[in-house]
Order: sequence, then structure tokens, then C-alpha cells
Amino acid sequence: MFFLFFVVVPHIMLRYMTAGESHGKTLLTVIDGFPAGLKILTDPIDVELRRRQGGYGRGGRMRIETDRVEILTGIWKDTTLGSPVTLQVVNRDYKLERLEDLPRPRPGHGDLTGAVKYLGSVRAILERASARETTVRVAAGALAKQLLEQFDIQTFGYVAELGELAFSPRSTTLQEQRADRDASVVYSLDPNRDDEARELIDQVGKSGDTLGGILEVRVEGLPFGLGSHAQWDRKLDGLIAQAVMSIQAIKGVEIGLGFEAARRPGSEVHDPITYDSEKKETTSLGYQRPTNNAGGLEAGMTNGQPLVVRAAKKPISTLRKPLPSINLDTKDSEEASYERSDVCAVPAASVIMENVVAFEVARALIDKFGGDSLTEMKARYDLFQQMAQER
Ligand code: EPS
Repeated sequence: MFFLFFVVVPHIMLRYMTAGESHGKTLLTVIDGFPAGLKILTDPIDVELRRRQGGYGRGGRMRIETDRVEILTGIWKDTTLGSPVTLQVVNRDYKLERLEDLPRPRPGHGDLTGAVKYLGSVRAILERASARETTVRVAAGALAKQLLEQFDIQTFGYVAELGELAFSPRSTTLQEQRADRDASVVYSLDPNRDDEARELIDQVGKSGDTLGGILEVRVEGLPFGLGSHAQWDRKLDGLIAQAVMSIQAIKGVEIGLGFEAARRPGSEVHDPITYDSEKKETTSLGYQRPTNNAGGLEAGMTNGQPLVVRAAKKPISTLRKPLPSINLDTKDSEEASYERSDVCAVPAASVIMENVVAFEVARALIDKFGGDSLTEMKARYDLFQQMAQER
């Protein structure tokens, strides 16, 4: 008899997992497959953690926490060993053992569904489902960004829309836009409109409601050919969409023109190709595209243009003016429980998305150029650039 065995070997080289509850002792991430020989600084990770805590519209918890990363494994003399890197952010607001269950599930959260699925309490679900978990996702991404910087790859995330407010960039260069974003209380590219944004958030907060928005992440300096057309689970657009979609409260992901591409004829969607030999030595290899409607990806591979990803974040599910729910014990109609929450975490979500995308890009970079050591990666990167220029 003939048996055909398919052995499923994940080809993933760089990966991470997180652990920890919102009000548990600590939050952890283990990053496996990070190359050896990279000097790691904790300051840039803490800067991202601080940004994640900020943005106008956040609630009481962020006044309690001062998130700081501690490196527990994988690093010797500030340099990566090639072994798993463990990062920790300790919760100041550790009180899990004292907390009670929530009797009335909050619509939009995993409260009802999780309690039914696990045949247990709402508390058991919400503690892990909470966006507090993204603290260590940001830490993992901020570590990955230090690898990307070695290859002059820049990741940049900001708030494009807040409720019904849409922000147009005030400046053009990445450097200016970064300064604008860092000056804005809602991490938009137009700090001149901060007053409007603040007013909107205050007004929504006063009425006991919450606010969502649209986030955008751009990655510049990418080489050709990260990701692959050859297999569905190696397409970089798919990997990015999954990673972004998994961020708490994200309801939609677009790359480049995204949904708008469906409304236009092909001639107004696809980016024409020209060649400029003067630009041969840049990451574009000289291939120029007057538009970037593809958002930097064609057939699941980077095409030398900036990667542009957008995501829709729904308003936070916890409402101070609660929605109708039921009492899980009696099944009687009652208002949903209320646990302390934020009015608007859209700015924070832009930080999370930036770092989550950075991690996916770093993984694709390691897939293409090998992941044992930074020295080998750089040599292979340079060799590929040289070969691709001659193509
Ligand atoms: C969050 C921590 C949480 C919330 C918020 C985000 O802390 P706590 O529940 O103690 O107030 O502020 O969580 C949610 C919005 C959510 O849906 O769970 C954080 O660290 O980002």
C-alpha cells in the first residue's frame, strides 16, 4: 500500500508568542529566530511603549502604568545571541487575585462568547482578550525595528482618521511627517487640527461613548522581493493582513488603494513601470512607478515601492453608558457591566500597528536573507542588491 505523508513544517524563521493577563503579574514575549550579533538598545523599545500608553483619550490605567521593557534572555553584553529573546513588561496594576467576575457580558468584547466556549467566567476571557496584551507585541516589534534599521528600512505609523475627522498630511518628507506626528496629541500628520480632535474625543467621552478610527502604516526603504508569490502562506500581503487583523478591535485591513481599487477601471489602478538608470543603486533598482496604488506589494512580494497598509479600528467595546445585555446567571435583561476603559485608543492602535507590521517585515527579510547572524544577512543582502541591479 502507498501512503503519502504531508509533513507540515512551518517555514517560519522569526516568530513570537505573548503571555500575560491585563491585571496579572507580568506580560511576556518570547521571540524565536532573531539573528545573532545585533546590538540591542532598550531605550527605543521604551519610547514605543510610552507612545503606546499615550494619545489623547486614554483612561485611568495609563496613569498607573509606566511600561518599561526588561530583557530576560537571548542577549549577552547588549548583543543578541541567536537564541530566543524574552522581553518582559511588569504590570504595576497587578490585582488579578482580588478581582471578581463580571455578571453581565459587554457587547463587542469576547465576554459572552469566551465564557460559553470555555465553560467558565467572563473574567477569565477579558483578562487575556484585553488590549493590554499589545504592550509586549509592541516590544517585539520595536526589537524587530532595530534589525530593520540595519538595512535602512523605516516603519512609520499614524492616525489617518478619527471618527468622522480625516487628516491630510501637513508636510511631505518622512522626517517632517514624523515630527508632525510626534507633535500631535492624536498622532495625526496635522497637529494644527489637534483642537478639533480633542473636542471630538471630549464630546464623545461626555456622552459615555467611545470613538474609532483609521490607522496607516508606511514602510520605506524595502528591498525588492520580500514575501513570495509561490505559496499562499508566504505572500507578504496575507501575512501582514493576518497580523494587523489580529490586533484587538481591528475590523478591516487594506493594502495600497484597498477597497477603492474595486471601484475603478484597471487603467486607473495599476502602477505603470518606467526605468531611470540614475536610480539603479537605490532600493527601487531604477524601476520607477509614478503611482503606488499597489501599496508596495505585487503578487505578495515587495516591489521596491513603499509599503502602505491601512486598518479600521472599531470604537472600544466598553461603554460608560452601557448597552443592553443580560445577567448570565438569571438570563434577565440588564445593562452591560462597566469596567474602567478608554474613550479613544486610536493613537495607541497606530503604535501597535506600526510595530506589528515591522515584525512581519523583519520576518520576511530574514526569510529572504537568512537569519543566523546579522553579518551573514548583510552580506547576502548586498549580494542580492548587486545581482538584482544586473538583472
Ligand atoms: C489597556 C489596558 C486596560 C484598558 C484598555 C487598554 O487596562 P484596564 O482594563 O485596567 O483599564 O485601559 O483595555 C481595553 C481597551 C480593552 O478593551 O481591554 C492597555 O494597556 O492598552
